[in-house]
Amino acid sequence: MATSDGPPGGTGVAKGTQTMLSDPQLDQFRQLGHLTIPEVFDRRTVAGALADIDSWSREFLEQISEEQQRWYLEQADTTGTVLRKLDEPVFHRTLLRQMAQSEQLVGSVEQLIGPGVSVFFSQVFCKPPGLGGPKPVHQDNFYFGPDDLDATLTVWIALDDATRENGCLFYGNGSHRGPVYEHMAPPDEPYNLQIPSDQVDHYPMTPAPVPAGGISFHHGNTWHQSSSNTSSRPRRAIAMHYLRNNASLIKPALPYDPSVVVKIS
Ligand SMILES: O=C(O)CCC(=O)C(=O)O
Repeated sequence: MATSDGPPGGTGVAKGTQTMLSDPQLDQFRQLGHLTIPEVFDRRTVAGALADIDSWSREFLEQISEEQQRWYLEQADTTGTVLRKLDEPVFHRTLLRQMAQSEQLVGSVEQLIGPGVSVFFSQVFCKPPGLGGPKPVHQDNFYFGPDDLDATLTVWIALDDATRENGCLFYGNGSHRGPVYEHMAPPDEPYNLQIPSDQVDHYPMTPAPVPAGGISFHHGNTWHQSSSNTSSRPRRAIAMHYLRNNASLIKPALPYDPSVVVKIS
């Protein structure tokens, strides 16, 4: 994975937008297990993030190994825009780390999971037009295995308008109050852990469109999925996975590298 930084630049929070969460917003998160805030990062920050991801993608594709192609590409083709994802943007990229550290965002994260937090894992999802495949129903806490199920939070930042057509997230409302279910992975995709298909009807899945620059927060237990991108527009997003500092990942289903943890507060 390339580790060089992108262009310098500050982050900007959308002008006049209140990003610390109100009591009704906190109640909504407690009821549903997710919360969408439409205007958080301004256009300049989103454009800077996209430009940085673009140059990082090109560097990554130039040196991608055969083994990585299987997981990181939508198909085994290193040309064009078929990159599926990039890992650890908060660790590797200055601008994206600044977004994770923005005062208003961190304030909201601490309102949801408590004070003193780190980003222990982060991902860029590219979902290219026409090629971006679905992400099946899963719970992040099955992947992460924390000792406190309320100590993890995913901050999903839309870099394009995320709609039903280009593959926005869908959530199972209230599923964060249930247990962490057993997940299975297809034999040829050991990282693609998911709730078995005979159980996915347990919660109806509700779409959560997010405009570019907005955020969708979700609890680590909340069932979620995304569909294929059937549109002609990309659906790029960054998922930042926060953990309260006094909690630990005691039973992770995949290996999370402790050397890339970024302490935020
Ligand atoms: O962006 C997606 O399609 C999947 C995101 C996801 O599963 C997550 O952020 O936990």
